[in-house]
Parts: sequence; C-alpha cells; structure tokens
Amino acid sequence: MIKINPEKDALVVVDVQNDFCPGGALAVPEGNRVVPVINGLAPHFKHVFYTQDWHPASHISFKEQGGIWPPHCVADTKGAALHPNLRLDFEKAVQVKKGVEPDKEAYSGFQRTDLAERLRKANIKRLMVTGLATDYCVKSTVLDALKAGFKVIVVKDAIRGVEVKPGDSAAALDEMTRAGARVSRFSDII
Ligand code: VGL
Ligand code: ZN
Repeated sequence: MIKINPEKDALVVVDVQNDFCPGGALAVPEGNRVVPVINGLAPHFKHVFYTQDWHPASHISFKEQGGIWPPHCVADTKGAALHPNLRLDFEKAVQVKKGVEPDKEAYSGFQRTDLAERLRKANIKRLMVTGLATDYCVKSTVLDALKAGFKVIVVKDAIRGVEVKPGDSAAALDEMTRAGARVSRFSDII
C-alpha cells in the first residue's frame, strides 16, 4: 500500500486531452480509460498539476513540418481541450502548457516550463504520475522528474501508450523503473 501524504505528494496528470483519446487526431488506444482512474485519485490530493500539449498550428513535430505526428493539440482547439469527463478541482489544480514554441518539441512537462520550480515552492517531494502517452510524454515527464530529484510513482492503470511500435509502452515502463520510478496501481494507493 502507498499512503498519500497531502502535504508532500502531488498528482501529475499528463496530457489527458481530446486529441489523445479515441476519435482524436493522435488517438492513444483506450486513452479515455485513464479518466475514471484519475477522477478516483484526484480528490485525495491537495496538490494537483496537469499538463496540456499546446502547439502552434505549424509545430515542428507535425508531418508538414518534417515531424512524425499528425497535427494535434493545436492551441485553443477542441482537440487541445481536456477530456470532458476529467474531474479535477480546477480552482486549485495548476495548469502547465508545453510544446508552445513552433520550433521546439517538448514531450516532458518539465521541458521549458516552470513545473519543477512550482513543485519545489509547494514543498512537494513525490509525484504520482498519470495520463498520456506512456511511451512519450509520460515517460519524458517521469524521467525529468527523477532527474530533478523528485520521487516518482507511476500509476500503471492511469496511463496508456501510443505504441507506434508494439511493446513501446512496456519498454517505456522498464526505462522509468530503471531510472528509479516505482510502478503502482490505483488499488495500491490511499
Ligand atoms: C505526445 C506525441 C506528440 C504525448 C505529445 O502527450 O505523449 N505524444 N505530442
Ligand atoms: Zn505534441
């Protein structure tokens, strides 16, 4: 069992946006399935941080610009909006937008944002990481969090992967574990 310490633990919700859910521009298989798990976790936390992929229309990661992805999460579009069923306390939860510069990719919530600073200011020591996608933004966020000195628990049933190649999510989980993250499930927490 893992007991949440509301003073020192933060819930981190990565990119639970329409474009990463079934029907979206860069759909993650079963991406929507993370939503009820996150909704179950969120009320137990005092500190909640959520990231949104937030790209200009001509972002470097898009195919037309030589990137590998279809256009997705274009700023202020429905695709960039959070999944409509995601229930966070939006009065208190902290939003972090990433990938906002046309010529810079940013998979990690820590990349070119003030996330680390804000977590430290709030005296957070440990992150429970959830969201999309396991093999891209979740992985990068977890690895950067560890590098920044935070403890990390990855909530396995609250993440899903793109799986550009089958096995990418398992490999990503392995990499996160080797870097020092602990993998847990919703039922182990509280
Ligand atoms: C992501 C691909 C492109 C993600 C973002 O949130 O994992 N993946 N942009
Ligand atoms: Zn993106």
